[in-house]
Amino acid sequence: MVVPTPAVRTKKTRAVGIPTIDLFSLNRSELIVKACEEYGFFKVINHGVPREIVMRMEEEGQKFFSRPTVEKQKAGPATPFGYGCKNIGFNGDSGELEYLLLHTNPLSISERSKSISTDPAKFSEVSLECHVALTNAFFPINKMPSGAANDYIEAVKDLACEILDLLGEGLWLEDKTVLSRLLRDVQSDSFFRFNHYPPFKYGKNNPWDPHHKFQSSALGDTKMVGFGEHSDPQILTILRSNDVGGLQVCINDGLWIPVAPEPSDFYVLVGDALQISPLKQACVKQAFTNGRFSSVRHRAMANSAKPRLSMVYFGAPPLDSWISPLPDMISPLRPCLYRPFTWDEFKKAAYSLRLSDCRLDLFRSS
Ligand code: GA4
Repeated sequence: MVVPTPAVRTKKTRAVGIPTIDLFSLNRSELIVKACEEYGFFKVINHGVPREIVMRMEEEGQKFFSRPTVEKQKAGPATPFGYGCKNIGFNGDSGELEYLLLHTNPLSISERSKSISTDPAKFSEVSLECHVALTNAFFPINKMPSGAANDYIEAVKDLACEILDLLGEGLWLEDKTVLSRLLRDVQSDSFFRFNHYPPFKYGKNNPWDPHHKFQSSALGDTKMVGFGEHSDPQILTILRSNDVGGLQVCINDGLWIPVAPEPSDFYVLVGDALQISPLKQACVKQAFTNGRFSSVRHRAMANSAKPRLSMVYFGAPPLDSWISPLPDMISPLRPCLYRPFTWDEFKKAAYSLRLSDCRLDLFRSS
C-alpha cells in the first residue's frame, strides 16, 4: 500500500507525495521498484527494526555529542572516518554540523589499510586500532549496555538487504539476492554516519552562529545548509532521524521537497551505485538498472530551534566489486550508459570531487 505523505504543490501544480511503503503489504516489491524509478526515495513502515535498538543508539549519540569538544576531538579528525566538525570530505565542503563517521566493517579496514594507506592525504583510511579507539570513544565499554552501535548497524543492514531482495523480486531478477549479498559480504565497504545539527541560535558566543553563511534555497526563503546537496555514492542508504525536520530531497527539475521527520520509520535513498547496479565479476546473470533508477539528490537544512540527529547507514559493495549494467538491462532502445568500473575506482573519484558534483558522469560510456 502506498500512502503519500502530505502533498507539496510543485510549480506545475502537480501534487507530489513521498511514497510510503508498508513492508507488510502484498505488493511491496512492485511498489519499491516504482518508488525507486519515480523518486529514488521512499519511507518504509512496518520495517521490523526494534524500537529499543533505535532508541538506544540515539541515546548513545546524544551522549557523545553532548561531550566537551576536546573529548570529541580525540576521535577526530575525520579522514574520512572519525569525528568531524563542519568539514565534509577533503575538498573544502563544509556544513553546519558535527558528525561521527564509522566503517561498519573494521576487519575490512585493517586489510585495506595494509594496501592503500600509503597516501593518507589522498584517500585516508583508519587502522583497525583507530577504529576500535573511535568506537570506544563513541561508546565507552564500561558504559555501553551491549553494543548499541553493532545492534543498530546489524538491524539496518538486514533492513537494507530485505529491501534489496524485494527490489530483485520486483525487477524479476534471476538471482534476487545479488545486491544484498554485496552488503552482507565480510568485505563490504558500508559506512555508518551519526550527524548532529546543533540548534539554530544567534549570539556572539555561539560557535554555531551562522550569520555569515546564509544561502538562498530553491523555495525562495533563506535557510542555513547543514549538509549540502549531493547524492550518496553507495548502493542504498537507510536514514533515520529524531523528531526534528531538515532533510530535503530534490524530486524533479530542481524542486526541493521537505521531508517530515518520522522517528519511528526509516527513509531509503537510492545511491549512485544502484543507478548502475553493481555486481561481482564472477556473477553473470544478475540484473542491473542501467539508469532505470536514479540516485536521489538530497540535503539537510539546519535552522531548527532543536538539535537534529540523524543516523545513516550507507550500504556498499566490497572495494573490488565491479559495477556495470548487465545484459538484462541493456537493449537497442536502452544502450549501456556506463563503462564498467570497480567500487574502489568510483569511490576514489567521489572523494576527489566536491560534494555536489555529479560523479557518475565521469563513468558514462562514450
Ligand atoms: C556522501 C555520503 C556519505 O555521507 C559519505 C560522504 C563523504 C564524506 O563525508 O566524507 C563525501 C560524500 C559522501 C560524497 C563526495 C565526497 C565524499 C564527502 C565528499 C565531498 C561518507 C560518502 O561515502 O560520500
